[in-house]
Amino acid sequence: MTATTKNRRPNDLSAFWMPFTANRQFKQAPRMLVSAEGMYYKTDDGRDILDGTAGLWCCNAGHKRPKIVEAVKEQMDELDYAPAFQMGHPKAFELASRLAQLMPGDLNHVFYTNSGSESVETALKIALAYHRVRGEGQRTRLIGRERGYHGVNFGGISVGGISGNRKMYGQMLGGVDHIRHTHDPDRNSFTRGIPAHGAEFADDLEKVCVLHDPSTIAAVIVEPVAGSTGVLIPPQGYLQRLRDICTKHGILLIFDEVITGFGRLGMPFAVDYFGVQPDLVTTAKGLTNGTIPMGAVFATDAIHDAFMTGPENMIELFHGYTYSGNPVACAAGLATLETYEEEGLYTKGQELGQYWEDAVHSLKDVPHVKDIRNLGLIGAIELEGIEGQPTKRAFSAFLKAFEKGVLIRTTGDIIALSPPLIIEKSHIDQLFGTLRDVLTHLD
Ligand code: PXG
Ligand code: PLP
Repeated sequence: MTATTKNRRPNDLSAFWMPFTANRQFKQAPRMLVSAEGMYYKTDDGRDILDGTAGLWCCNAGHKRPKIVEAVKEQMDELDYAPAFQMGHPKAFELASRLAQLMPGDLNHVFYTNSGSESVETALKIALAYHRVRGEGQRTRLIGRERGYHGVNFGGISVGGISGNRKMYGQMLGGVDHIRHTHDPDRNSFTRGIPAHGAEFADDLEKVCVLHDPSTIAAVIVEPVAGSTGVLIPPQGYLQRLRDICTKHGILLIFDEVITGFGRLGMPFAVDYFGVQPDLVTTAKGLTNGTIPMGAVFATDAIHDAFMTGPENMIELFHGYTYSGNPVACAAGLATLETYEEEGLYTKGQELGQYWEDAVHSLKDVPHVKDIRNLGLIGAIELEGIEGQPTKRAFSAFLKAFEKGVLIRTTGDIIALSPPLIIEKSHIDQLFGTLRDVLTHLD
């Protein structure tokens, strides 16, 4: 059957198999966004929706930012695409240098990808290859964490800790183990900022080292703040303890900063915020303000230089994507970094942090609220689930908030908030005013 004989309407909703979406439910009552500017989306029925989530944690500078729009248009006019392998173009080098300057420590080398998932695969592969080029090829194990989210590709779901993302997909990667997540509501509920208790969860890594022998372990990957599974904030001293154990045993530490990168915590990266230096950092999302798909993996001098041996005519790392360093993505990235810098967005989370924290925690007395967490410009409100119907209560809140002009994100029965960093106090008031109203009237 040809497309014409199928008599498709151009606005038929059936062809698009939507990602991480209840497709049938959505298509019965679609929620369509048709434009966006600053802090607001507009729907197809003409309503303004306050963006409480920066898209999916990616539009840190808000929407339709003139510099980024202009840079993308100009780049399309100048150089639309250049081969990524054995060829270069200036903006890819310029952006990499700027990124390396922004990232603290000696994480001075940038490998481009097109998404957070690809950044994770890239970092895991670099870790394995790094040990191999140094003659430690027996280090093949990768360690992740329960409730970790590292994208949806095979490496990422293997080290990831979300059963729903794993159970359908067979054996995944072999040789992967997990340490416990750090969420400990009994001791830490309603903590403002960093929880006091739980640094000892890092000692799970020592146990894993005893079980497998540390000489078999290539890398440990964690999100400094676990975003997708409901904003799990690392306890005081935890990340440093992980770092110390990795250093002691020659294991690489990978921070997955796909969400925490580019100002979300009130510093450019979680590396700055926690003052803990990993060996590899994965990023995406905020790198181009969500506009053009792009990710970047940062590697230390030591990792990069370990590959720069052998004959100079040989490819050092057999890895790369057709769109690694795509010119339009690079132009968007450069304009994004300029926008963040000019508007002081990397540190906006510090300036507004207290107001934000007070606003998030002001919901403590609202019905169904079980826990509240915050860090930088991230907030989470955990609800008591409806008996026998997990996720339903939070999803109802999502639908009601959308009706009332506010976009939130839910995971399980947790509401996760991560607004664009251009947010102002009046928007914070609108966001939490609406949420209070929604939660108060929820079943
Ligand atoms: N690592 C981390 C820490 C992430 O948060 C990825 C990797 C994968 O990135 P890509 O670009 O392949 O999606 C992510 C993505 C949510 C939500 O609502 C979070 C993500 C994506 C979509 C929704 O929490 N994180
Ligand atoms: N599949 C085929 C058949 C290809 O030729 C390529 C790239 O050349 C890929 C997959 C990978 O695509 P990408 O480089 O966009 O990840």
